[in-house]
Formats: sequence, structure tokens, C-alpha cells
Amino acid sequence: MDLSHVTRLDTLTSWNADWRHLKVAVLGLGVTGFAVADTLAELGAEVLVLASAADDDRARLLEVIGARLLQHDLSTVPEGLEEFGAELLIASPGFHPDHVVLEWAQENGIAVWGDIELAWRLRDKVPTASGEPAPWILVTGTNGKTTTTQLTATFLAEAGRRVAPCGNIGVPVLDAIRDPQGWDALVVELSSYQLHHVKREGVGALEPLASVCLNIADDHLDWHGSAEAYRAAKATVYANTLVACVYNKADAATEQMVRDADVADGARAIGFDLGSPGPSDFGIVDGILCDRAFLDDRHHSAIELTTLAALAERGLDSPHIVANILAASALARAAGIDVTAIARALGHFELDAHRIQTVAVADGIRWIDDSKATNPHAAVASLKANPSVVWIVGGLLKGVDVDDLVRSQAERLRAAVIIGVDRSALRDAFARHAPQLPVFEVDATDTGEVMPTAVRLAAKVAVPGDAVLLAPAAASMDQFADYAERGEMFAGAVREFLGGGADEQSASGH
Ligand code: UMA
Repeated sequence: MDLSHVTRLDTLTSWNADWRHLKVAVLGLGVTGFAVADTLAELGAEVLVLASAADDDRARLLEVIGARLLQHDLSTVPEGLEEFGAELLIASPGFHPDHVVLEWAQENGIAVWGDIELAWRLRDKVPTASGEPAPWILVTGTNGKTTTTQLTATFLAEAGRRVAPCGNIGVPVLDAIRDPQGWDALVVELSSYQLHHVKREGVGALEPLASVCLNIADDHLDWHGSAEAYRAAKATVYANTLVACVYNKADAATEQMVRDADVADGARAIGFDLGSPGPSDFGIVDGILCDRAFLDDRHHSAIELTTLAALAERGLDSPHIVANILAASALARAAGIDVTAIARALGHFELDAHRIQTVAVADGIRWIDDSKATNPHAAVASLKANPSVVWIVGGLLKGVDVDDLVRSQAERLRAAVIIGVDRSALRDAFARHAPQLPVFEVDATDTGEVMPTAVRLAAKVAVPGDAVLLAPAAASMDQFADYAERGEMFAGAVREFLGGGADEQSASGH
């Protein structure tokens, strides 16, 4: 066999491969960059971390683990990087593909991986009881990724599997694969940024047990450069799937992704939506959520998972949550989980905070925190669940056009309160598509003032039967640390405003 074309990187497909002295540059020192540096240092590689503003704790720890830090504003390629002679560069997800360092690596023929590829190559560190690495289940989509990842992991755990939800959800996959206890399965939430760096074929390409793209709508266009590039990144989730490619029957683009994907022989396409399921689908018949895919006689029967009535009792019956439950059930069933475990898990599953969370009800007005709605698609889902809304909207719009959003939702609005540093796109959209609508702007520049002002303005116009809904359709980083802080400040401002006047304060999702 002629092995002359095999490079050193091609041989690095195991924790037990020889990573010693490999020169690796790591771009970014957030949670991902630190996990990458820590892993590679442990494997004996030479690690140089590039960061513009390093977190002090992480910078100190780099010294301890024996990795070097190069602090630089990264608006140009640092000299120290050129001198280092990197054989590989690992990029943190937040860096745009046209970042000057990534373009430099490409021009100089230096391989660029994401942390996900590195984790995949090292996934045999702690094998399962059978000696094989734990299988991966991949979850992506514009909205619902985190909930679906959590649901899937909860279903597997209920059946006694040791399972790690990880990835974009907040735990680097490298941390999961290095956990000494080992796992029976990983449920990996992947963002489009992470998928951009995932290869579809060849050494280092992922082979998931099951995969889903839950839905797709424009988001992160500033990062990817175009809607096509964003969609192409998302479609990578299905490549090389072994058992089940789960897609949304109500979103034709996800079905097309599965059609176009190169998957393992025997892998099945499994659809889900809120309608009646065909054979090989998950869906709903007469209020009963059903699996019509993973049973022998799927042409004539279906298996009950749970009912809409049971979900309603737990506040899990809004349409997009039900869709997430169906998708997660399909992934879990592909991994061999019994339907009884799914039904049991739904009896105790709790939604995260800031996802359509009612923070107070007072004088017939429901105050809802959906700070997690960071793009128009997510905002539409929560707007649609309420007939009459005072809408708190705005923030960093990430290059997304808000015209359609405002036009399609104008009818259900009582008023709008615009937050964010740059409010012009929303102001223009309201002027064009809802010229009669009362529109207020919060021009407070102090973070602590934004939500109290928004809440005061909303309270002036809301009437009994209305929802005051924080569903910003935008990222939060122009005024808040993240969506969680934005949501907490909203909830705090509502409580402060209402004082003891709330009829009910609830932590459950709706
Ligand atoms: N940085 C720069 N310049 C850049 C980009 C980033 O200096 O051009 C810096 C950042 O300030 C940070 C470091 O580089 O100090 C690394 O940042 P990062 O943005 O890649 O973030 P991490 O801390 O490594 O976290 C990432 C994900 N963040 C992003 O994709 C932006 C986390 O998802 C994820 O949980 C984590 O890896 C573990 O996998 C967060 C997210 O917002 C929750 N994701 C987006 C979303 O869900 O919409 C995609």
C-alpha cells in the first residue's frame, strides 16, 4: 500500500495516537479554547493559544498546564504565530470564517479544525463496556436545539444510560469525552458555527448514530456570509449518519438536506411534525403523540408516547415544544430507548429558564420572558401563542432582515417597545408595516435601566388579556452579558414594578 500521501494529521484519530510535539495554535480562549489547549497539552502537543482579551483565570491555568498564551488584538496575524510554525490550527466557534488568522492559515496550507473534529478523533479515550467509543447523537436547527438536546438526554438517562448532553449547550464536547467515568452516549448540540468546521467525508468526519436538523430559518447571516452558507453548514449534521436522520416534515428544507446527505447503508429518514404520521414518522393522532417508525408493523399501527393532555398538565404543550418532544423521541428510539422510559421522563422534564417563561400574572396581564428568542423564527413561535401582545423587541439583529417578522406579526400587537443600541431597522419596519401601532423606544444606555424602562412603558399600554412578551428576535450582547442576564433583568424589573401585585408567579414554561 502506498502511504506516501498520508500526513501526520491523518494518523491522529485516537486518544492513543502520537500527538506529542504536534504544534497546534488555538484561536480563542473561551470555554472551547481552554478545553482544546488543556486536552492537547495533556497529549504532549505544543500549544500556542491566541486570544485578544484573556480571562485571567484561564490565562493562569494555561501556564499550569504548560500551554503558551499569545495575547494580541488579532486584527492582524501576530508575528509570534508566524514564528511558531503551527501544523494545525483549532478555531473557537465564535471566529468568523473570514477572520484574518483563519484566512492566513488557509493561504499557508495549515489545517484548520474545530473543537468538534478534535473531540471526535479522541472519542475513544474512555470506551463503553463493549469496548467501542460512545455513540454520538447530533442536534442542530435554528431553534429548539437546547431543549431537544436536553429532552433526548433525559430520555436516555431514564432508560438507565449514562449520557452527556454537551456541545453548544455549554459543555465543550472535549470535556465530556475526557470525563473519567465514561458515557454510554453523547447528545451533542451543534451550532452552525461548529458545523461549519465539521468535515463531511474523509479522516475526522463524524459518524453519528442519529442526527436532526429541527428547522431552518435565517440566522447568523453576518457570521456565515449568506443564507446558503448557513444552510449548508446545518446540512452537514446528517453526513454519515448510521441509523436515523430525523427531519421536520413541516420544514421542507430539512427533508431536502436528508435527501442530499451521504449516509451509511441502511440509515433511515424519519419525519416528525404535529400532523398525522405516515409509516416511518413521528406525529399526533387524536391528541396522542405516536411513534410510527420504530415498530415492526408500522404500516398498520403506531406506538403511543404520551398525550397532549398529559403534556398540557406539565406546561409542555406549546406547539414548538411538542415538535421538540417528537424529534427527541425519534432520536431516543433510534438509540433503542423504550417508549415507557420516554413517557416517564416527560413526567419530570423541566424546561430551562428564559424560554417562554411566565414570570408574573397581574390584573389579567401575563408577563412572559422569552429572552432565548434570539432570532425572528423563535420570536414568531412565541408571538403566535398569544392573541394580543405588547412586544418588547430588539438588540443585536445579526444581519437578519426584520421586515417580514414585523409585517407578519403586526396584527396581534397592541404595542411595541424597542430596546437595543441600534433601533433603526425595527423603527423603520414598524413605520412601514404597522404605522398606526404605538411604538416606544428605550434609549437608556445604562444596562440596569433598560428593562425597568421597557416594563414601565409596556405597563402603560397593556390591558387585561394581553401578554407583555420579551421576545427580542435579536442577540443580547449590545446591552447585556447574554440572553440569561437579559431575561433575569426583565423578570426582576417586572417583579419590582408589580411589587406584591402579582396574582401568580411561575417558574414553569408555557
Ligand atoms: N473571540 C475573539 N474574536 C472573535 C471571536 C471570539 O476574540 O472574532 C473571543 C471571545 O471573546 C472569547 C473567545 O474568543 O473570549 C472564544 O469565544 P467563542 O465565541 O468561540 O466562545 P466559547 O466560550 O468557546 O463558547 C463556544 C460557543 N460560543 C459561540 O459559538 C459564540 C458556546 O455557545 C458553546 O456553548 C461553547 O463554545 C461550548 O461548545 C454559545 C452561543 O452563543 C452558547 N452559541 C451560539 C448560539 O447558540 O446562537 C452559536
